Amino acid sequence: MEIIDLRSDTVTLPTPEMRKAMAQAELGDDVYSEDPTVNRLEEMAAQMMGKEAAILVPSGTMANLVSILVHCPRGARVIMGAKAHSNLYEAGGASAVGAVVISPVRNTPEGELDLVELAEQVGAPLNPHFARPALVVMENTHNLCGGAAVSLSHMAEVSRLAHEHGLPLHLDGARVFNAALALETTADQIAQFADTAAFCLSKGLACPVGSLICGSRAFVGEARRARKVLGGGMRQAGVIAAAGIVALKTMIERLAEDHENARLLAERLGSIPGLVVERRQRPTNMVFFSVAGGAQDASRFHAGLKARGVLMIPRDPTRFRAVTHYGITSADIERAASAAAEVARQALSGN
Ligand code: TLP
Repeated sequence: MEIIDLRSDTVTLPTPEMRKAMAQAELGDDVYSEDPTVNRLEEMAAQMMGKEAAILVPSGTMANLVSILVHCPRGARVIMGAKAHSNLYEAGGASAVGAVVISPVRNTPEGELDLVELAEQVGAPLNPHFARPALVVMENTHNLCGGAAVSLSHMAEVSRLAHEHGLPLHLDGARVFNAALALETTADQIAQFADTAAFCLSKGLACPVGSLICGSRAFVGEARRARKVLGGGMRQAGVIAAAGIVALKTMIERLAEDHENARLLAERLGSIPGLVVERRQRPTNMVFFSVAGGAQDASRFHAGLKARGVLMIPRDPTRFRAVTHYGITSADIERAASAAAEVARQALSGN
């Protein structure tokens, strides 16, 4: 049985062109900044994000952690959305390694930060009782908020509030090119509001590994030290970077296909009794939906889908996420939706 894996866009495999580029990459020792392929990728990334410099790190998690380490002294406070990936899905690294305190701010369903709460957080009086704020973090697209692209006007507002209080803004732009597509703009237009911006090669862009942090030359210099501290200094990393260069040249426009497939999936799932699909103003490559009934129904639904070769991820007991990506066709979407309809008929009580 052919598996339709909609758990994440992280499951994508490299394209044939990437594999060829990886095999033929010109290499050197990147800890000495002597890998020409890494250097080329970093230059491309910086240019695309409108920043002075960039640094390649192994993962999005490390990109965010390195950024937090460089922006924040120990004991500082980082302000971010309660549903931010860095708050919930990065194994507490910011606190465990960076010794920072996270102040969560309410996220709206569209992935925005509640501006009243944010203003309170950034404007809190400096008082020896409180950890000193050092950074604001935003996410775009916002994963747990349904993959929503966050508007430029909201980003501008968050940036203004942060900067007004002397705080830098870091953008977790793991899927920034999806955001750019949904907002009909370019990644640098999104990143312009942030002092530092990270994005991933290993999601919709289909590379096997790698994320880039982009910022000022001074920031990236410090990030090289923080990356080394975390054991992320890689040697002949051009093998990875070569795939990244192919991705930045060939895989960005293709994301439109993923958005269209996600739209189709949302439409199909939305017509199935017992499933409630979440709608976003600016959707991208994710579909979140809930299964009516309780956790048991949801777990039967999940198992039934799996038995039919369709993989999705539960985000809480009754809420699921499906992500479209390279390798998933509209025919796969139709098949997944038919399987979901069949399973919903059988597995959900009351249908
Ligand atoms: N997200 C993964 C899981 O960790 C949930 C996924 O399948 O979506 N920022 C954002 C917004 C992310 O969605 C992710 C990965 C990361 C950072 C971390 O990237 P990696 O997995 O490369 O460490």
